[in-house]
Amino acid sequence: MADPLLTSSPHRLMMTSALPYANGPIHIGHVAGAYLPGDIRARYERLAGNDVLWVCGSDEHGAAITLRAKKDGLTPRDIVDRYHGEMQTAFEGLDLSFDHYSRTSSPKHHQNAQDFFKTLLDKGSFEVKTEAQFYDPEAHQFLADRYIIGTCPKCTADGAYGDQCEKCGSALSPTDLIQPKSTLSGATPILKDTTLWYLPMGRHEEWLRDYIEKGLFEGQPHHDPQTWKAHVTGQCRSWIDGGLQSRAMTRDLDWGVSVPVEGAEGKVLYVWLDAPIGYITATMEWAEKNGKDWRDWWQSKDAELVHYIGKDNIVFHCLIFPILLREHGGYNLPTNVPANAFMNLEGDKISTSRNWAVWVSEYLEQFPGKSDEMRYVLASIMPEQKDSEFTWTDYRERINNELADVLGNFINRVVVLTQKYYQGQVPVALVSASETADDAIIEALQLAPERIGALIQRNRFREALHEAMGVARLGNKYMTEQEPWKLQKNNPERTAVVLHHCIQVAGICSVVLEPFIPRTAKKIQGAFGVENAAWSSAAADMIPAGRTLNPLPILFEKVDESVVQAQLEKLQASRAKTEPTVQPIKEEMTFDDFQKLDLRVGEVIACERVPKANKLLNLTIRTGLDERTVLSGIAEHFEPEQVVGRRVTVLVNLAPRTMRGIESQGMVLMAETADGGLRFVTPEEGTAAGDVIS
Ligand code: B3M
Ligand code: ZN
Repeated sequence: MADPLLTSSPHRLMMTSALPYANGPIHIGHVAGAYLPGDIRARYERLAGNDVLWVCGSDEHGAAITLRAKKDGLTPRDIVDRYHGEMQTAFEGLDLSFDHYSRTSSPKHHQNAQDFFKTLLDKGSFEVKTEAQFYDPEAHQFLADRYIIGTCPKCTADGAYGDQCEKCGSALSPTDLIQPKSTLSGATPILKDTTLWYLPMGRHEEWLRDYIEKGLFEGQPHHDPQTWKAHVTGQCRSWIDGGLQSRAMTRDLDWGVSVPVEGAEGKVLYVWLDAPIGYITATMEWAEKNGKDWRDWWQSKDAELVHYIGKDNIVFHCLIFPILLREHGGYNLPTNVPANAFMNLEGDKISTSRNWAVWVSEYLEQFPGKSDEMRYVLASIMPEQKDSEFTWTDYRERINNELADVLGNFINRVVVLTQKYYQGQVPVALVSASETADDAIIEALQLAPERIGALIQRNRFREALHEAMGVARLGNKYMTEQEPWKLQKNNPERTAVVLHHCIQVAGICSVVLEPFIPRTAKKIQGAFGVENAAWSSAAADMIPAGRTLNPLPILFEKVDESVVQAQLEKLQASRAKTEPTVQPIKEEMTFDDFQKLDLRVGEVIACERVPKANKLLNLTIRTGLDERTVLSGIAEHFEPEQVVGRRVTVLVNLAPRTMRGIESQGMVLMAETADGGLRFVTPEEGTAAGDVIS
C-alpha cells in the first residue's frame, strides 16, 4: 500500500468506531472514548473534501447481551432491540454523524461472518481441539468470557473475566483465572470436554511485531509507527513479548452467529470474531444503499483503515483482527488505531452497575439542545493519552468561561457592532487605513486552519480544539485592543478595517470549530451568510465586503452553580441507592485451619514498583525470620515511598507464587474500605518486626 504520509494523491479513509454492546445505555465515557473522536475526524475530513466513510453499529452478540437478558428476565432479542434503538437515539442527539449505523444481529451480518469464518477454515487458519472446558454444573452451561470471573493471573485484580482482565487489559482464557467462579450460579466450575476452533496467535508473532514496531506489512512500509499513540504500541508490544496464546474463536452458546460447520450445533462464533467483521458488513450495507463498491474501502490500495476505540479493545483491533484480515487475504490492515484511555466521573470510575455515570439520553432530556456544550467539554478533556476526569464544575467553567465568554461574546460583539455601525453590512477594509496589528492577525488567521487540520489528522483533538478556540481568543484580543467603539468617533475608516477583520475571524471560527461544535458552527455560518463551508474556505477574506449579516441566535447560556449542585446530588443519590456491598461470610473453618496461618509483624524496609504491572508493588519485608520479597496488589493505592518504614501484618507461610518473574513469599494483610480504598492492617505501637500474631 502506498504510504499515505509520503503521497499527496487523494485516498479513501475508512473509519470505524467500536460497535457498542447493545446491553445498556450510552454514557459520556463511551462518547469520549470512541465516538466523539470519530465524529470530529469524520467531520473534518468531509469539510476538507476528503473521501471518508465512517461506520459503526450495535454489537448484539456475546455474553454481555445474554447475561443482561438473564438478569432482566428477557430474551437476548428483547435486549438488543431495545438498546439498539436507544443507542441510536443517543448518538443522534449528540450529532454523531455516522455514514452508516448497523447491527450485528442482521441476517446479512450472520451470512458475512460465516463466509469469513469458512474462508479461514479452508485456509487452515484454525486449530480444532477437543478439550476440557469450564462448565457450570448448576446452570448446565459452558463458561467462557463474562460467564466466569476470577483473579487475574497477570495483575492479581479480582473480577477478571474469562476472556479479559479489564483492569490491566490482558487477554485471558478461562483456565488462566485464579479461583474461577461461575457468574451464573456462583458455583465453582467443573471441567467437561467440548470442541473449539482456536486461532493460533503464536504463529503470527513475527509479522505482528514488524507491523506494530516498524509499521511494516509483508515487508513493505505500511504506516509510520510514530503516528501511533505510545500507549497503544506499548500494550501491543507487551502482549507480543509475553508470547501470544491460542484463543478460542467459538463458544458453546445459543446466541450469536452459528458456527458454519456440520456437527457444530449449539456453537456460535466468538463475539470478538464476528463483531469486527460487523464493520465490513456495515460498509457493505452502506455501499448497497449508495450504489458504491465496499471493496474500494476495505481492499483498495488507496484506502486507509483507522479504528477508533477505547483502550480495553486494543488487543482485538491491533492483533486479533489484523490476523483475521491477513489470513483471509485481500484486506487492508489498520494504518492507525488511536485508542483512547478511560474517562472517570467526579473522582470515581464510571460504572453502569453502580449507576455512576452521566447518561447521554438523560443529559439531553435535562439539557435540551445542548449537545455542543457536552461535545465541547468532552473534547476538551478527551482521554487521548491517559485517563481523564469529567466533573460538573469543570463543565460549568468551560461553558461559562470559554464557550460563552470567549466564543459567544466575541461573535455577538462582531454582529452587534456591524449592525450598529453598518446596518449589518460587512464594511470595506481600506488598505490606507491598515496597521501592523492587522497584518499580524491576518497572518495568524491564514496559518490556523492548516495547523488545526493537521492536528485533527494526527488525532490530537484536544490540542486542535484549543487552537481552534485560540482563533476566537485572538479575535477577542484584537477587538479589545483596537477598541472600534472608540475609533468610530474620530477614525471611521479604521473602525471599518477592524470590524472587517473581526468578521473574517468569526467566519474562520465557524469552520474550524465545526468538527467539534457543529450546531453552533451552523448558527454562526447562518448569521455570516457562509454557505457550503469547506475547510479551504476558512481564510482571511472569506466573508466579502457588502454582504448583509443575518440575525444571530443566542449561542450559549451560562450554567448556574445550582445546575452543578443538582447534578452532584443526583449522582450521590444513585450512590446511596446502590446497595452497600457487605461481603458474604466465607465458609466456616476449624480452629486447626486457623492455626495453620503463621502471621507475624513485619517491617517494610524497601519498596518499588513492578515494571509493567499497574497493580503490583514489590516489598522487602523484615519478618524476624528473614528479609523477604512480597508482591502486593496495592500500587494503585500507595506510592512506594508511602510504604517504606511501615509495620504490617504478614502471612509468612503462604506457598510462594511467581508473578511477573518475581517470586512472592507471603502476603501483606490489607483492609478494604467501603469506598473501595485499601488500608494496611497495622499492628499497634509497641510491636516490632518478628512478633508473632495469634
Ligand atoms: N462491543 C466492546 C465494548 O463495547 C465491543 C466492541 C466491539 S468492536 C468490534 O467494549
Ligand atoms: Zn489483570
